[in-house]
Amino acid sequence: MIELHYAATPNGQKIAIMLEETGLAYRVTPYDIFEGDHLDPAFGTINPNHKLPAIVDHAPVDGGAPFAVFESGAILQYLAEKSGLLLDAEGRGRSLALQWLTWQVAGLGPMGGQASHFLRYAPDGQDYAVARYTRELERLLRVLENRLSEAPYLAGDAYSIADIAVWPGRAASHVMGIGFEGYPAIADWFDRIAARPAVRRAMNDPVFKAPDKYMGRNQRLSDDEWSNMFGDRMHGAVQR
Ligand SMILES: N[C@@H](CCC(=O)N[C@@H](CS)C(=O)NCC(=O)O)C(=O)O
Repeated sequence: MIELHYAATPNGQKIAIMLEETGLAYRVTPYDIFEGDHLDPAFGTINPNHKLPAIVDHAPVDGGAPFAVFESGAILQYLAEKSGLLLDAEGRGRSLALQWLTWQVAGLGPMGGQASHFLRYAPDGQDYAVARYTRELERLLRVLENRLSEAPYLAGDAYSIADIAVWPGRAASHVMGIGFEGYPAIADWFDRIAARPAVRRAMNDPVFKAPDKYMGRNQRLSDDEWSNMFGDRMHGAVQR
């Protein structure tokens, strides 16, 4: 049994899709990051970085004690290796999948996250930051479009954990006002993945749906919400 510690954001949805794709048994512990659920000291023993998602594998393959994994890219790789699915065991296909997975978790995700922050949460008047991050996001989408113009999936011919890492960002792009009219290969790939039964199951399950408050533009957070996600409470959670 895998326990998924989950907030309804693209990073969490990656793992929801992966669990449905692999058929591994799981249960979900939902977190509301606006309310600061992720700052609970007990969660720090599962993810010392206090961010979602994280998993606990209660039946690890080594037969030992329950094993916690944090960072969405590491979780995808762990679940692929546990199930033997969606990541080649060796060779070029494996390397390509890990290259594109790393591109997402180290590039597209953080840059998209900063664009999202300045467009959605920061006080007005951050024009330089908005331009810097939205422009870099558009550059990364061009890289994605170029790759999907030459191969049906990011690692080549086969759907893999790299596709699962990138795909849930679609909703966030819409919130930021980025459409896919100029990106036909991305649009086609989005639709092909959206039609997969496992993806449909995950995205249609109410437990995985993003609430409206995670999807707004120009949000005005309360002082408590700001503290939980960006301020003193978030920083306090990692002080010893
Ligand atoms: N690099 C991490 C990013 C995790 C992350 O930033 N999670 C967000 C939700 S998408 C979170 O927990 N935010 C709560 C906060 O920052 O207060 C991953 O890929 O898992």
